[in-house]
Amino acid sequence: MRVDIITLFPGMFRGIFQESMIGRAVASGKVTINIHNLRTYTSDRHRTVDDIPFGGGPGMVIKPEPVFEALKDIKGRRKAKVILVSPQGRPYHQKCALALAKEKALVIICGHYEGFDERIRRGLKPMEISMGDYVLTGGEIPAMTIVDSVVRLLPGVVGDPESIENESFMNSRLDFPQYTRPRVYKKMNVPDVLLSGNHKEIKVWRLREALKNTLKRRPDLLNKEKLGKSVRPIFEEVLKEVKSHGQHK
Ligand code: 9D3
Repeated sequence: MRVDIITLFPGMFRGIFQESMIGRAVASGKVTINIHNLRTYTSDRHRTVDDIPFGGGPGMVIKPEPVFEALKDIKGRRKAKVILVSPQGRPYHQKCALALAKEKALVIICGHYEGFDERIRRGLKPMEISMGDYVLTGGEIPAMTIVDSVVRLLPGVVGDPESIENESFMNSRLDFPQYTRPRVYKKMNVPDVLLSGNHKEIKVWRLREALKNTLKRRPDLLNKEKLGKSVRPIFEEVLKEVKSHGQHK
């Protein structure tokens, strides 16, 4: 995969793509990431990338010309999915990461505490993505988030493919609690079932705990889940348990 990022702050990306799993994916050539400074695509003396909004009001607006110039240069003949990161975009989701992981090339356009001239949207018809309903200083961290979530899905990037398979549930269920050594820490024991060696019992316990966690913290996720035949009765049990607990708490 090839990823091109257009930004006013290329320095923000240095380091982030050299570390950890993404760093290894870059080093092994599974992905190529190019960072482009939007300012280099200006042609005036002052290298102007933004201007005041027509109609007045606070803030600045990213001019269309440098963005179109950057895209012309980057895209060339190749087909690439163009993404604009902005608070107006669709909220990002694992399903979107899975879809983007199938692309050959991505171009991500970042703004920085300002809006884009609407003709960037009208002309490029980009996919527009938001990281959620909170205000950031720019699209750089969202761009990093998208790259991180997509690159780890590329074949051979995550060592254990099982961790990715399990994520088909991730959209609908939270993780179960995990423990490692020691068996007792600050008088807190590891649940006996996990030390029992009974894999069937462990599986059921983990499912129950995952469902319990999800019901308590993210009931919105469970509404979406089409519960499997084997999960259904366990879910009903957990639901009763959580409900009765809720009454005297
Ligand atoms: C919604 C705030 N806008 C009011 C006129 C101004 C504005 C603030 C901050 C416009 C852009 C930004 C910079 N943010 C992003 O570029 C951004 C973002 C975000 O702030 N929150 C969640 N996801 C994203 S993706 C890009």
